[in-house]
Amino acid sequence: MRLRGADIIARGLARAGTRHVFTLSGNHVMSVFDAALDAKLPLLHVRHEAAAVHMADAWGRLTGEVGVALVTGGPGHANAVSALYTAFAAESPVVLLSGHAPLNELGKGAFQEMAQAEMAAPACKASWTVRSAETLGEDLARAMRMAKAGRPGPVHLSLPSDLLEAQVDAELPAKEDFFPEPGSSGVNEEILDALQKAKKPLLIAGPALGNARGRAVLRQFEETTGVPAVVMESPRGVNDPCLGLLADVLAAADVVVLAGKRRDFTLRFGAAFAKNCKVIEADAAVNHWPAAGKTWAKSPWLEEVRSAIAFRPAQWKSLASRPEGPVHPVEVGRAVQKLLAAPEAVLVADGGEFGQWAQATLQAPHRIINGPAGSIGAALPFAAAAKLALPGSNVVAMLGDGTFGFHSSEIDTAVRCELAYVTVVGNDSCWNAEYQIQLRSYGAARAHGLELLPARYDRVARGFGAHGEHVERPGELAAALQRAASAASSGRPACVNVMIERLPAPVFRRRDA
Ligand SMILES: Cc1ncc(C[n+]2csc(CCOP(=O)(O)OP(=O)(O)O)c2C)c(N)n1
Ligand SMILES: [Mg+2]
Repeated sequence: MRLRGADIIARGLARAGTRHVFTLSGNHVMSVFDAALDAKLPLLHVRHEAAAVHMADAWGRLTGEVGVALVTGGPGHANAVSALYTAFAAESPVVLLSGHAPLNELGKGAFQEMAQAEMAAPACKASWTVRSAETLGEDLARAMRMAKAGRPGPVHLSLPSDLLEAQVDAELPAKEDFFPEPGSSGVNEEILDALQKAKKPLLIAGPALGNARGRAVLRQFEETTGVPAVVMESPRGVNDPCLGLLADVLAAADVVVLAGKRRDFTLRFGAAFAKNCKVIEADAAVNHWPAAGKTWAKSPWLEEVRSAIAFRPAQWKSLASRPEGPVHPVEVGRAVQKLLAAPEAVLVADGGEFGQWAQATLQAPHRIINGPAGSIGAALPFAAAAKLALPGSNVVAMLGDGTFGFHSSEIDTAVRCELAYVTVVGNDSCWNAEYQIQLRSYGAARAHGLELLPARYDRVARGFGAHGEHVERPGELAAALQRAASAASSGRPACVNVMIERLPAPVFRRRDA
């Protein structure tokens, strides 16, 4: 078949079942924009290349399908790379397709020429430049397969513009070529045996099991075996306040299985466990483990761990901010929880101390956080992609005021595409997470460089055509959130700017209980 390179890419993506391509235009990829028309490949265009990758990342996490981002070469690619880091740490299946200077001009100082594959490589499972138009389809299928196979993660392909514009004789890969073979069974008798013999066993899962499907698998595993299974996906590790008193039970465990969870800084490289604890590192294929068959005998340990994780200070229930404000983050959480009560609701939490407060105070069937990368800024693209993946669900993004600035122009994308989420900005006019470090490490007299304006982010949102609410006093919160939720339910994204108290996020230990 005679095909243009760009048509191979667009038709290949369509054949792989790609439902959206998250993109920002540029000279090198306009042929793919053109080819997308005939391939009926929907393009969703954003305001910054990193946002395209963040959307692909959230899409991958929520749907399990590969999230596809398409950007232009040189600076467009460089902008996109920062977001690969988050997807890589979160083990999210993403393919980044970047336009690239034409092969026949390389080394001559071509427009936006750059060693793109090399630049993306440290944040990818694999990263390469396509070398001939004839293999474009094969390269694309391989990238899509690799993103999902084994431990998922981002894969990058650079697409030289002369290859995209060339006419060649080529066949599109078959549909099944875009998908990996199903993984082999993860059953490991030795691991099951160690868990069964343990008095206080724990299974700690990595971020690839943090989505709703992974959590359902882990719940099933707990039911069959009585072994508590916990997902750890936060850069705060055992200090993640949404895991309550996990640090204490972790220190008491005698056998710990790390299922796709790295023994990294979040577990203090292993120092989070007791000295004589047996630690087994395994892959994330827990889905096969409950096949252990019969239900195991239960011990009170499972309930002990569950209640440790559920621990929150009793005084949070009645905690009240001063009537004149600012609002305590716990009170924000209590009010926002009502928006997340709906089935399939999605909580997006990002950025700084406020993001930690949100994670500690809020529960939702789906949760997307910035993950082990600890990189702030992705919340608005994440929320937009969540609304696209689960259109009927309530999506709430909680983020700090500093974090809001990274991708605030994505409110344009949300309004334009009717991706009606509610975002709640915890506005303490400060990069508070770092301010807290200064207070602890250097003292109040040496705190500097972290002030922000008490800006009206609700008005920023209104400027893009979204609904905006501003809250200074706790008494205004419930009604403002209600109005925001009704704007969202009629298709208009909403931004609630809440002036909050500048507090450090909580860290729980048994002595506090
Ligand atoms: C990309 C990136 N840049 C910088 C940081 C360091 N950092 C972590 S939290 C934070 C402050 C965030 O401020 P804000 O969003 O206002 O939340 P707050 O801590 O004030 O609640 C900063 C600068 C980071 N984690 N990621
Ligand atoms: Mg702040």
